[in-house]
Amino acid sequence: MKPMTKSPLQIARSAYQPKLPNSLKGNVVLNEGAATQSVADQADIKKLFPNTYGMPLITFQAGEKKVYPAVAVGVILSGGQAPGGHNVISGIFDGLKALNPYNKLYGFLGGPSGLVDHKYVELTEEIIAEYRNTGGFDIIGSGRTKLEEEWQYEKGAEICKKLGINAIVVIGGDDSNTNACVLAEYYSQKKTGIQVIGCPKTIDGDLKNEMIETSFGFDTACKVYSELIGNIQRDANSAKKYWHFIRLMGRSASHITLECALQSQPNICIVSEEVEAKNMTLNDVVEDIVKVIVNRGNHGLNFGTILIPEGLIEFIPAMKKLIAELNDLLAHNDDFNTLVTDEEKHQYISGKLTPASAEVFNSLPKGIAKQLTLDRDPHGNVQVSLIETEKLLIEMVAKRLSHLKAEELYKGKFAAINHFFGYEGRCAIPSNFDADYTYSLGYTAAVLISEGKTGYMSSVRNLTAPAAEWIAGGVPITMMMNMEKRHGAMKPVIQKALVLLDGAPFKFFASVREDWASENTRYIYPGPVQYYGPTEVCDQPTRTLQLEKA
Ligand code: FBP
Repeated sequence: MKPMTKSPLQIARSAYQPKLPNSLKGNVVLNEGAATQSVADQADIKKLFPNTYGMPLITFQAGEKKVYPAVAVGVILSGGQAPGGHNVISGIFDGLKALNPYNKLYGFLGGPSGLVDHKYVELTEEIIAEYRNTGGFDIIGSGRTKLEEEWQYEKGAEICKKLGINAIVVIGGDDSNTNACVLAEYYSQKKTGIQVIGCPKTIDGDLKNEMIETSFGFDTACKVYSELIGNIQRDANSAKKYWHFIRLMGRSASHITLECALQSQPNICIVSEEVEAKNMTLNDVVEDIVKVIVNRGNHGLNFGTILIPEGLIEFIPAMKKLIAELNDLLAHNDDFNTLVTDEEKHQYISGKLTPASAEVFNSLPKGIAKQLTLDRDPHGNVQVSLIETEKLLIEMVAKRLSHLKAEELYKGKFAAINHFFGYEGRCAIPSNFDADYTYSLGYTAAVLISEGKTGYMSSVRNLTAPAAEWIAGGVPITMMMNMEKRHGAMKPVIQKALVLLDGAPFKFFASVREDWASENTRYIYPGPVQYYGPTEVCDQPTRTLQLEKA
């Protein structure tokens, strides 16, 4: 047998033809709606974006054939990988070629820095063919360089001029699209003739609003994690001896954790936004978990699953305050680095914190407290994603249970296993939903560019309907902006969408969670993402979208 260069699924998927909305299947005409406003701080945003503020919403519909002049486009992948990125690029490519066969597409390499450092490749049919319907961002690579300074914009304009590029497509999350908006405004102001279009990407699902129903990648990533959670639940239900503490990616918002809970029905799912709203302490979170474990243990069920959002720590108000104090303290304190032992360091920090934060700091397991004083990003902030919250919770829960056992209030046995699911899902082969959605987003971007638009985000809506009925068009990025404090100064940014506690997905979860937590184990087993088969198995959008649109 010869070694394979591609798996059978890879080969089969390369032949998949993503579904497009009807409006994009033939000739497209634009409908322009009324002028728009930003979600908040209208006067400030209008002043900062005089050229791109207030533009109308755009929707497409089938229409007469039109001749477009040839254009060249540069595409950038920005930030964390998300399933479907390659299909956005295939969609742009096919859209451009359908509108004018002389159109060209370049890819900037390694993320936004490719634009600034003039690293690029021309994307041909041959290259694109290798990446259709695949996961990953490896076609051109991604990066987290921020495009926020004038010299970067100028370097970008320089390469665009050299290559004859008329438009840049930024495929990214809220921050990258904020930067795309600033770039669009800058290029308009300077009359460079370079258009900028954004595409909503992030597995975290926190780039969404009235016009952007979901970011791409969320669907596939959640399906992959939910499969794994389901498998663990089946194991737990078979062996009946472990509690599984599962932390899920999602830097800030808990959308991924909530969606995975809706798909798999674990015993416990923590939602950071609720923890913050209820002003809960870490001990409150532990106490809630302990109650469920005690009840199940006292019924002879010494197993279960607990989903924990990656961003939890930062949403616990007292921890947030402690982290802020630690950031300040360690940024301006060289004495700390001269200390040798962990104990000396712990005592030193504890003595410098406010009494409330010192109490929280001293209540943490020593290993976690140390972690909070060690890992810092280039801005001097604690890298909360590196904090193993699931291990912290296991340690605290075990301690509390041993006290209850001593008091004869807990009859069960507690053995726990920790997991972290993040990278396992970010580059998965896109689900049919993500493959279709991303291809449509890319195709839409090509139409917006050919129509001369700038400062728009590619938008495809009505996503719970069959793809043929999706509504494609563009949303002015300024419409999604408000003013927020960033690094001490007020900045225009796209509002991050956290889990809404009065939204349908959370409300549904809240109405059933007691039952899931009880001795009535209610696990469901989603199984792997299916690409071929009945539409109710292969083409379903997330439960979050279904509940939001019900
Ligand atoms: P984006 O917001 O750029 O899409 O990235 C999201 C994410 O996957 C988070 O869920 C996670 O916290 C973070 O990226 C991890 O970053 P890195 O890939 O740099 O480790």
